[in-house]
Amino acid sequence: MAKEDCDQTEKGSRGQSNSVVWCEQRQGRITSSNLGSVFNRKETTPPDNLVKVLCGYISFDNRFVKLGRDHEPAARNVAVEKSASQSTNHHQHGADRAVDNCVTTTLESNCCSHTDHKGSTTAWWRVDLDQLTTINAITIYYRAQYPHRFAGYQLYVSNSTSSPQDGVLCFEDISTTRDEVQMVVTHQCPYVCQYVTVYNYRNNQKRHDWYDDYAVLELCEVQVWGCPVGRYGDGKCDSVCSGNCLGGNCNATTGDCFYCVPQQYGIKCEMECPLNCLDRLCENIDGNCSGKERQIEVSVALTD
Ligand SMILES: [Ca+2]
Repeated sequence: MAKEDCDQTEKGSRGQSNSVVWCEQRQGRITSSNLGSVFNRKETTPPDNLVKVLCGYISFDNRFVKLGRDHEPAARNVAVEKSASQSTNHHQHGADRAVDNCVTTTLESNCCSHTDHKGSTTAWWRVDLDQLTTINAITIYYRAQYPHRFAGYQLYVSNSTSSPQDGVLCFEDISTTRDEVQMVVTHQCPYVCQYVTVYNYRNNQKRHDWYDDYAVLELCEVQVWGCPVGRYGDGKCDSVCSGNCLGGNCNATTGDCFYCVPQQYGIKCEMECPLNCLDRLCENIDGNCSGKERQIEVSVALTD
């Protein structure tokens, strides 16, 4: 990490669990609290989950995501009329047409964006959500009857725009036939980000004969379901996440915490960890002690 990045991270992560940068930067790093988890792990507890956490391979396909998925229509489309850009413009079909709230999928409707359709080996389209946003899912309406162009696309979410393939890859199309390509599709993408990018490319040797020769994007609408960080609720994002959620952030639809601040557990981290847990640390979901218990000391205290 360059000194400049170090300084930026240090400043951005002040406030620890109240800072989104802090939450992002500790992913995949062995921080002091991670070290504590390693030392305090019971010999009888399988290490799989701990290793996943340490390596940053945390699965988001948990009950919180399922709840979000079930309540998806209640989230807000935060992409509408936000600033959008794309690699090239085909005539008047600019990037903004994919966030104009019109979901008609014919080019004649003037509701679709369109990059140049000849000569490009890569194409991208991006929306800037203006601020860090907690996303549940992303819905794409592609131009009808053009699966040979849509096929092979990638969907990214990111906090920077230095390259179209920045950030986290949420989805990549690997359809093997034209009919397999889903032209109106929703992808679960439970991350915090500011930018959403759709990217496509064509190699000299196409992956499939039926692919278009060139990289083209014709996005009729891209809907991003979520809320600004720290907010949730019912299509309006007018509720504030619980202060007991780690980083003050929660599921944009349900308000359930992704993780709890230390010493709390439960869906909204509303419960306190049991007194007999070492340092009063426990698992977010069930409240079981994360480290060793100190049963005896507590019994004595209670007897007294
Ligand atoms: Ca549109």
